[in-house]
Amino acid sequence: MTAALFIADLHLNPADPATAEAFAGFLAGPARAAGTLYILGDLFDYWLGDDQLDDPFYAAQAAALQALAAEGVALHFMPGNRDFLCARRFARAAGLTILPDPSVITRDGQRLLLAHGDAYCTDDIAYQRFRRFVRNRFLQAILWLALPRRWRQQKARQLRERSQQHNRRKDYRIMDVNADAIDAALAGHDCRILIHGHTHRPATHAHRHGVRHVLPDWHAGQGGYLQLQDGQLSRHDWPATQPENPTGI
Ligand code: LP5
Ligand code: MN
Repeated sequence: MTAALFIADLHLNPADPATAEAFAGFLAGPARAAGTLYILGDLFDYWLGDDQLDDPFYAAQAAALQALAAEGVALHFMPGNRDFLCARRFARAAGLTILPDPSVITRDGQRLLLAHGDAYCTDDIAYQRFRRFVRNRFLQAILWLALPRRWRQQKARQLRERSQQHNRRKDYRIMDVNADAIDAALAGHDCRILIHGHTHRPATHAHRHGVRHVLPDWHAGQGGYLQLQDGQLSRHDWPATQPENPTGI
């Protein structure tokens, strides 16, 4: 079976051209060589709605994904807490399928649970309340998507600032996933492996019900991915450190 790659938290935006360049190199290199790519949320720094494709920077990202899909790579995207408004127009433009959060996939006879990760940060009560509010489809339609993009852009910037202020005051542990939430998810989906992003704390953790692999975030031109080939998971830096020295998990 061909390889599947997993990435998350690229936070692509025009103010970080080095990361956009690293992503372009990743698509042309490892992703092209693999058969399948899973993007587990926060591909973009924020997503105001699919009319964000009218911005040439974001249209170019979608076109790069579309080009890869045209070469036969299966692309799957699970929205994160920054880009949960990515919808059908984006999926069509990028040639990908949108996965619900969480999702179970089966590869090489193994069941893997995939998630962005924010839903498991259950100790962060303020965030979970905010999450329930902004994920409400009806509220999205009337309070957000119906409004001009400029206004949404301004509001999104304010929300980001507010989020950063909140995060500076929050305990580091509160912003990590809750171990009971992880065990409940693994047991509830009958999986022994969970892959997620969001926390920007790349590591592999043993839980009572299985193993949890946290993806790295990408910034200033540096990122990484997990590769699943023949049932084996390995971590890779991107751009690759020379010579490439993958860490077996
Ligand atoms: O993103 P990050 O890593 O900084 O922090 C997250 C949590 N914050 C967020 C907010 C995003 O950063 C903002 C993204 C903008 C998206 C644009 C679309 C908006 C569409 C709205 C549709 C109706 O996700 C942060 C977590 C952290 O991860 C770690 O898990 O702690 O959570 C917060 O900071 C939330 C605060 O704790 C509570 C914020 C209260 C703000 C209330 C305003 C409600 C009005 C909403 C309005 C439209
Ligand atoms: Mn996130």
